[in-house]
Order: sequence, then C-alpha cells, then structure tokens
Amino acid sequence: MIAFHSPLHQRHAPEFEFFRGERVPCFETPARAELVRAELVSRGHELRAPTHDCTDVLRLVHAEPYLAFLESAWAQWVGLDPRNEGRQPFPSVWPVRTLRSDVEPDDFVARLGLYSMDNGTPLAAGTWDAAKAAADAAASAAACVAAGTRAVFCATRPPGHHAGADFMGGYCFLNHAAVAAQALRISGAERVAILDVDYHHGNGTQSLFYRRSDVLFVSLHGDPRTEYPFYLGAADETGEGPGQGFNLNLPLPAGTGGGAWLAALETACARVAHHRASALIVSLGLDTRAGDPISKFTLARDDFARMGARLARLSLPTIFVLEGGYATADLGAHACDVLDAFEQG
Ligand code: Q9C
Ligand code: ZN
Repeated sequence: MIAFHSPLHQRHAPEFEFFRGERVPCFETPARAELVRAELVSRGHELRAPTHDCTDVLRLVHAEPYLAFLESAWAQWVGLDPRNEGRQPFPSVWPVRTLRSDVEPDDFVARLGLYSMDNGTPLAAGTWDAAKAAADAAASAAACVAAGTRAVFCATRPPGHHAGADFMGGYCFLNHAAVAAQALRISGAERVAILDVDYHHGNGTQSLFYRRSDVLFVSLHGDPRTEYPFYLGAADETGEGPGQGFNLNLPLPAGTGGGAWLAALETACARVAHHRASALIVSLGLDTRAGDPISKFTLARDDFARMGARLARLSLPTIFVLEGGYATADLGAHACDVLDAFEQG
C-alpha cells in the first residue's frame, strides 16, 4: 500500500503532559511514527513524501483565526521570554458557559485556552510544521484515491480527530481525516464516509460534519461517560438539521474485548454501506489494544487483521489515517496487520 509520511513529524516533540495530577513523559511521541514507518518498510509498503499542499482545504475545515494562532503560537510564546524556548505552554483558563469566546484576549495563555479543549495537548517548537505535513499527507492521499488508487495510509502524527474548527485537544491540532474528506468532496466525490475506530470518540470530526449529510461520521469508542473526551460521543448524537441521521456513535464500555468490538464494527460497516459513499476514510486509532497505557479496551493482536479484512469487504476506495495508539512497541505491527489484511481481503 502507498503510505504517505514526512520526517517533519519529528519537530513535534513536547516532553511532558499532565496525567493523574502528575507531569509525565508524553504518550504521543515521535517514536510512534518512526516505528510505524520502519514496519511499513520491512513489510514492503511504498513510502511517499506528501505531494499536495493542503492550505486551501485547511481553510474550509478550520477557522482562519485558529490557523493563524496555531501557525505562530510558538513564536508568540518565545516572544514573551526567550527562556520559554525550553518551557512548554499550557492553558489554564477556558471560556466555559457564561464567559465570552468571541474576543481574542491579549494574553497568550488566555488565547491558548480559547483555542484548546484541554490541558493535555502540549505545543512544541515544530507543532505547526508536523501537523501541517500530516494534513498535506491527507490531501495527498485524497488526490491519490481520486485518481483511482484503491487504498492509501497516512503514517503521520500528531493525530487529528479531536481537533475541531477552532480548537486543539487530545494531542490533536489539525483534523487530517476531515481534510481528506473535504479534499475528496472537492475532487468530485458526492458522498464520503468516515469511520473512526480510535479508542477515544472523534469529537472534532463529529463536530465538523454534524450538520452535513454528504459526510457520514461513524465511531466506535469508549463510553464518554467514563472516557475522554467525556463531553461528546453518546449514542443520542445523531446529527442536526441537514445532517440529521448522518452521525452514528457506538459507545462501548471500558473493558470491551475483540468479540463485542467486532460485533459493533459490523453495525458500523452496515451504516457505512448504506451511505453509498464513493470513498471511506478510516481514523485508524490503535489504542484499542489490550495494554494500551491510556485506554481500556482489550483487543488482541489478531483482532487488527480481522478489522482490516472486514473493512476490505466494504469494497470502497479507502484512506487510513493514523490517530492514537500508545502501546508504542506494537504500533507498527497493529497498523500493518490492518493494512495487510485489507489488501488481502
Ligand atoms: N493527559 C488520541 O488518542 N487524555 N488522543 C490522556 C491525560 C487524553 C488521546 C491522559 C487522551 C487523548 C488521538
Ligand atoms: Zn485515542
């Protein structure tokens, strides 16, 4: 399979995040994409640098003030104090209900809060470069599929599915799956489906397409009553206005194993098939594996090949986009198991 990858991902390398009240090393590391890249090469997949600039599509997915903030955020941070080069900024105040979110404050950390959903998404010097390269990969994958390629993988990071029109969150900055979907629509696909199999609900992707019937969003994820992102992902979120009926959430309890997960995948695939899309985007989170350090499903190694084989039976041109997955040593194997089973299916 063609896999888009850029070494620019390495420029996004924050050191720590907050976890259970402590500062801990980041779970979302450059090693993740490097190990996936190595496994792709060893299994004979074809690595390609991104071929397309996503800028025009990006403007349709994200709000202009957010893009302007994100692109210059590190320079703004270091501009406050040169010693900030060695410090990570974190938001500390958010415009929740009753507070105003229509004015950009002059204070940098307040602006960071305005454009963040959590304090778990650390910025680094090269965050923009890495996220932009991943979005370029998504646009490149869409061009490939529009030109007739059966399937493409975006071996990119940081992930994207928690990022919304004007906010970052959950280690995500730009929504690459949404960029791929929007790029496919522009290149003539009338209907597109996004299937999100990451452990965490793809709140950003859902919100971007919630009022649209052209892009179906279907997600399998840990029940948000107990799992991140907590405030979106329930089964009663079915779309709004023209998008009514084009959003399907299948929340599953923490502890769910391969059998129940694959049964839910069946329901998800039936909905995708019913959409009669001309292409599928899979938000391929691999944090559903037993032993993932921040997730609570218990899929086994073999379940990833089963997933790939089931997705192949949809018989759709498919773009796989890497999302989460933090059992880093096995990440390449899991990704390639899905892709290899898909290609054999
Ligand atoms: N720092 C993805 O899998 N909470 N994002 C982690 C607290 C956020 C995961 C623990 C998890 C986000 C793309
Ligand atoms: Zn996840």
